[in-house]
Amino acid sequence: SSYYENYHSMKEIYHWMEEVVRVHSDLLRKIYIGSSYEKRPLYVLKVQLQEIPKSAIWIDCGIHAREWISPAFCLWFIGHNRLWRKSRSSHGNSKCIGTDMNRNFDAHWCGKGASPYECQETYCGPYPESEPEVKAVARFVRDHKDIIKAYITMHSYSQLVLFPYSYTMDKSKDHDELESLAKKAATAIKRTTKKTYTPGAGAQTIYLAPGGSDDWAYDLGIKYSFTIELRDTGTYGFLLPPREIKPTCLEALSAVKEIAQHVLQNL
Ligand code: 0X9
Ligand code: ZN
Repeated sequence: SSYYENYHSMKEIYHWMEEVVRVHSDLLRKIYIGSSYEKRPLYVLKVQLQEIPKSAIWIDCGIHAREWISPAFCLWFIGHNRLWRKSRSSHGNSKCIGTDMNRNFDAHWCGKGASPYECQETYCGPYPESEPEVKAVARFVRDHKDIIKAYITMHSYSQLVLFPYSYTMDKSKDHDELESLAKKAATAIKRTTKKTYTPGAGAQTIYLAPGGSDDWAYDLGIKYSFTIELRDTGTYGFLLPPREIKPTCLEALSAVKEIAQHVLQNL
C-alpha cells in the first residue's frame, strides 16, 4: 500500500514535507510559524495556484497526539498522485475517474486485455473514441492518413520497440518487415547510448492490449506503426530522474531516424 496509507513518524513527516514542497514547488510553500514546547519546528504547507492569493481555507491535523488518523489526512490531502495513468473523464455516478486512452481507440475495442470497469487502470471507456483527446487525435490522423507514412507513439517504461498487433497474438501481414525495422531501430539505440531495447510485436512481447493507437493507425493503413517504450527497465520506472532525460531522448531520436530513413526508401 502507498505512503499515504500508512502512519509516519515525526521525522518521516518532516522529510516528506521537504520532498513534496521540492517536487511541487509550483503549488506548495512551506512556512515556518514557530516551534513546539520541545523546540520542534511548526510548519504550514500553503497550497497556492495563483501568485496572489485571494482567500484561503485553514486545515490543521494532530492537535490531539493520539489521533493518528488526523495527520494521516493532512498528508493525504496534500499528496498528488504522481502515478496517475488515465484521462480525467467522469462516468455517470461512478466515483472512479478516467479512461485508459491507449484502450480507447477503435481497434478491437475493449477485447481481452482491456477492462469494461471504470475503476480499472485499463478501463476502455464507454465506447471507442469516447475520450475527447482520443477523438481529436483519431480525427486528425484519419483526415491526413494518406500523407502520414509512419505513426510513432512514445510511452514508458521497459525499453521496447513494439509494432502491431497488440490486440491479437496473430502476426500482421507486414510482420517480417516491421520486425526487421524494429531490430534496426534497437541497434541504432545500442550504437547511441549502449542501452538495450527489445524489438517485437506487442501482444507477443508484453501482453494482449486492444484499443491501442498503434494497432488503430496500422489498420487505418499506416504501415509503419510503432510504440516505443522508453527508459528505464524498472530501477526508477515511471519516476525517471531528470539526468536521464537527455540520453533517453538521444537514443529515441536515433530510433526515429532509423524509421524515417526506411520510410523514405519505401515511398
Ligand atoms: O499497455 C500499454 O498501453 C502500453 N504499455 S504502457 O506500460 N506504456 O502502458 C503498450 C502499448 C502497446 N500497444 C498496444 N497495446 N496497442
Ligand atoms: Zn503508456
